[in-house]
Amino acid sequence: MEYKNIILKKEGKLALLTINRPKALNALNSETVTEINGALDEIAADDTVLAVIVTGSGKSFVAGADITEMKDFNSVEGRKFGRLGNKVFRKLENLEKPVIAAVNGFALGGGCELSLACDIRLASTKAKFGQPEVGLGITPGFGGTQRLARVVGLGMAKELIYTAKMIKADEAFRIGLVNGVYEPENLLEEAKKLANTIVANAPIAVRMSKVAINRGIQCDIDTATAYESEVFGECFSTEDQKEGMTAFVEKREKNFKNK
Ligand code: DAK
Repeated sequence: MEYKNIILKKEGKLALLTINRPKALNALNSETVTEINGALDEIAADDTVLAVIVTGSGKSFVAGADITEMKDFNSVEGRKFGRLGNKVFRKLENLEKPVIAAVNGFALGGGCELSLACDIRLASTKAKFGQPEVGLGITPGFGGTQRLARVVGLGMAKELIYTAKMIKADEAFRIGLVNGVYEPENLLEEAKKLANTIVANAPIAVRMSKVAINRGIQCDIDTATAYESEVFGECFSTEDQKEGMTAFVEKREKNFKNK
């Protein structure tokens, strides 16, 4: 598919999704969110893609939802935009492939929320995170009131959201919002290295781990561990489980087939 505001590229087993509206610091207007939706459908349908990296063009990851577009919304339009955003971010979160956000610059509001819908966040030393919404008279609307607290804990999430302050990459690392901080020129390579480490493992087991973690976090521990037992059992119906364990016993390299 052709896109105007994003670039979708395949590199081996990885898909690289770049938000590409650098003149507006990659702010998310409805058109861009709709394009991300289309890209996620493409990625989901492509069995040769085993992991995804999301990043931004230029000096920004995503500087939030597009304020220029939003400023004159009435409540009906606001709700429509909110529903679209939440649908797409939820699709990203539930994508049955691991997703790494390579946060190259500003990740504000909807941009911070986009990174939170990814599984893992890596940042460049130039990255800045924040939820500035209350300073604009709105609440975070693309999952920020929910996912940020799940990643950094209630107290830290409340401080970030109530103050609307921006934090730098080192602080984001200290509070556990990002898993690593790298020089800007190394960020994408580091994200690819991490993605390639993940895709060297059995894809179905990685996928099921993601589903179990994401479902389990919403459940009580008994329901969650029961679900874990289900997916654990399910792994034994895969060729890759036989391959992984046989290769270990035979002391040879594994050759996973995503089957
Ligand atoms: N929207 C639209 N344009 C933006 C933008 C944004 N969020 N952020 C930056 N730009 C544009 C600027 O207007 C400027 O455009 P021109 O003037 O050149 O035409 C261009 O990008 C470059 O920006 P600056 O000149 O401001 O660049 P600086 O380096 O000086 O400053 C900055 C960078 C990131 C500190 C600054 O641009 C900034 O504060 N930007 C706004 C950040 C922000 O507040 N983001 C949060 C937006 S609120 C909802 C669900 C979710 C949301 C809303 C509703 N529903 C449920 C309905 C989410 C809301 C948000 O994300």
